[in-house]
Amino acid sequence: MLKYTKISDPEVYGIVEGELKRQEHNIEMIASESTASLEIMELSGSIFTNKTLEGYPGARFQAGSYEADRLEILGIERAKALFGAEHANLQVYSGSTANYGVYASVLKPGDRVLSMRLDQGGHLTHGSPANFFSKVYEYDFYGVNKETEQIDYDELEKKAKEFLPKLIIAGGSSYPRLIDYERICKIAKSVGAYFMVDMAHISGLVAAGVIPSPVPYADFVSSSTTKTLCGPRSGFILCKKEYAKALDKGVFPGSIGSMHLTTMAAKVWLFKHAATEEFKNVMKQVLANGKLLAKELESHGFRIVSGTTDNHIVMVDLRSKGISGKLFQNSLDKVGITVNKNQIPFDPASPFVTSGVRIGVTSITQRGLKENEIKEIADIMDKVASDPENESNLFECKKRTEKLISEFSLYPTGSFND
Ligand code: DSN
Repeated sequence: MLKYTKISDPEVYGIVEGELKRQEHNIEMIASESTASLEIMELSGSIFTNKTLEGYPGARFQAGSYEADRLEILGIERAKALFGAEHANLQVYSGSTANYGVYASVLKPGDRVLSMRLDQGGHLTHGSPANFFSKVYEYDFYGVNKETEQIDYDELEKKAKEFLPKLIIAGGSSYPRLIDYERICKIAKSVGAYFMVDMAHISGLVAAGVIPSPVPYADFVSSSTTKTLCGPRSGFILCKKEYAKALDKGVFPGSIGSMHLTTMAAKVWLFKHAATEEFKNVMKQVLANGKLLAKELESHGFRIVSGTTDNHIVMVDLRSKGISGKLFQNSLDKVGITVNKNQIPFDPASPFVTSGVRIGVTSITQRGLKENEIKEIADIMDKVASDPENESNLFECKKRTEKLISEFSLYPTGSFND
């Protein structure tokens, strides 16, 4: 691994080696994470890092684009085929810049946008006051029903009729249930709004066809590639043909500069891989593992937000255990299980403390963990929650996580031996 850096900068090498060990020895359950394939690692560090390129195939601002043109055209065709989309733009750097690209293509400063509240499942880039774009566009928010903890479509419709947004956004980073895209599409059309779905978290499940796709209903679909899609740190946008020109202009020069051809190459590989049976089987198992984890945690007395999950995210309300999300996250970290504290709907606690945690099952599923291991993880989580500050309890739990994860390699043995 990193054979040149090892010699020229042992300090950086040591940090990267430490991170490899951390990932190998921990049970990684951050819902926005996955394990990139060795091909994605290779392509993300490929020769394309030397190439600066702006514009689109056939209309570039720099010469020497012949191979890059072939790459981008191949990637666009693969993305369109994988998701059944009419147009794809692969130049954005991440899910966040994918959202900015859509805004730049159809919104003018001061335009209204209706999106899901961040603390009930949305995303920072959907108009949070902490995000720069909240000063550019006027946002209003819909949320979930207090009883069902699922999207309150009646409230969404009412708000859309009163607020008359130019864009309605669905999707986010901590919503564990399916979304009725058809209904939101109808609401958007009835008020003359564009409909955008941010499918960053669920794009792998959509690609595999194991949950419904927003593509037939949304004018724009944005995504990152690192979550269930299990790709490089990047993003992409899909849209209807009629918006293709506006979208491409909104991305470049509208919101980004030169593209990152290294991660572009990795995405092109990914869009082929995500069409395979192998990928589909992993995604099927993600759904099974998520449902089982929710059920097991519930049987240990945890409250599961909305009662279950339809995707890779399990949202857990810790109030029945009398602990905060912050404490549980930190105690789990000490035993080698990595999750993140997260606000739950109508959370009385601040985002820095929270009453809940968000747990994701993508990485562990890729690694091969199934029913027995999910049961063991739920049991360890319960033990940690029962006495989260007792060092000897945490020590016993750590031994169990180390034993469990040591049986499942992160990468095939010898992958990083040069
Ligand atoms: N929004 C963050 C998350 O879901 O973890 C990063 O994409």
